[in-house]
Amino acid sequence: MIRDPETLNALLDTVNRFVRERLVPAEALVSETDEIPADIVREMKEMGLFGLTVPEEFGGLALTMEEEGEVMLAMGQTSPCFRSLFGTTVGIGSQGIVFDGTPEQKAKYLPPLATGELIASFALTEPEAGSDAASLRTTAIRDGDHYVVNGTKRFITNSPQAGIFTLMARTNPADMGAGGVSAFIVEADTPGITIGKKDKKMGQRGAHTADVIFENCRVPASQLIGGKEGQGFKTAMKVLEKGRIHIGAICVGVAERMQRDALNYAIERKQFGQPIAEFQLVQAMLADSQAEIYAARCMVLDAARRRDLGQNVATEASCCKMFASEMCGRVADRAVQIFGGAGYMSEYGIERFYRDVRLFRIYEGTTQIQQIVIARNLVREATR
Ligand code: COS
Repeated sequence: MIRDPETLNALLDTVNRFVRERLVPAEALVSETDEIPADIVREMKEMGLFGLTVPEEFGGLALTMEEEGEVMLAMGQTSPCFRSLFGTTVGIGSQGIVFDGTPEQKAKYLPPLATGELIASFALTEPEAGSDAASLRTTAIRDGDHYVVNGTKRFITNSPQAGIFTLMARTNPADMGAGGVSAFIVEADTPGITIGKKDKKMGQRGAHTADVIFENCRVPASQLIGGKEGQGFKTAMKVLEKGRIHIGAICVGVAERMQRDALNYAIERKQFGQPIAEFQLVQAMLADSQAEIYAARCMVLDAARRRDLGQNVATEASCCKMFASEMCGRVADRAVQIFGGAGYMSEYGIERFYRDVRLFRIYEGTTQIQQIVIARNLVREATR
């Protein structure tokens, strides 16, 4: 749902210009240094990018899902690491508070999240609990008016920069399933938290992940999201479900960028006396990519609109994440192929995108998990 086309278009114009003039020229530097320059981070904060999904009463832009999708399509036109910097704050790191937080939790944390003064990370994955998220082992045991947290969270995006973690931990060790899990807002400077060293990754340099280790970390009971134990897994699932549409939109944006780069290259590059764009085998690759990008774009915007209308989009959100991320991988592969030998060389940039987008098929729920969610929902619906 687009509330006011004029306001949204003004925001999209600003984002498009920022991407074109500030982010695209910085791509190679960020990849080399593994750091996003501080002035770019400051500009992102000033533009309100950290507050896209925070309700207006707390200083955010309160974008609808369709509006958020449009902004992510625009942000996708550059290296995905830039989106990642505010992605956990507008997405999986903050939405648990927006959906299920108490009025006090919202009032305390959402305003500084909206300005980017506070960065949020989502701490669910563990060394032994990835796709099987409900099997997590980190414990939060009640002790007076605190919970004592012990455990290790793995691959936590933005943990080196985070001011708060949305932490999923087991408050009831007698229940080893989803019902024993609770969600907390944990301030990163709480004694007992150590951030591991930055992971060395295949791509997305500039976006940082690391372990977060909790050792007898005493978290005030007031930090339990919604004030209710046993609800944490559901909070996590709701957050991830929305995130799947958001990631789908980013996949479409990045695929569009790679397709544009491949098309431009194919027009400029001559072989056998003519631009390779005039060869039908190259055209076939461009056409396949274009049709798939279009299909994924339609899916993402349709799922977003349905969600805005209040429909249950659990199946559609997983379809978006699965199709758009797989599509993005195929588009990346074809783009490298169209670049030929140059596609393998870092100075042309397309190999960096190829490595960057590999993550989309894995994080925030692998393709295989999306398949399981989709199929389970179908069977459940059909046998109800
Ligand atoms: N919205 C609200 N509630 C949901 C939900 C959703 N989208 N999906 C599941 N739930 C609820 C279920 O209704 C169930 O509650 P009840 O017991 O009250 O019915 C509870 O959560 C447990 O659900 P389920 O039984 O489906 O849990 P499973 O352990 O079988 O796991 C999958 C389900 C595999 C889908 C889940 O573990 C998952 O999404 N894994 C991937 C995790 C992931 O994306 N990790 C990425 C890293 S974090 S960025």
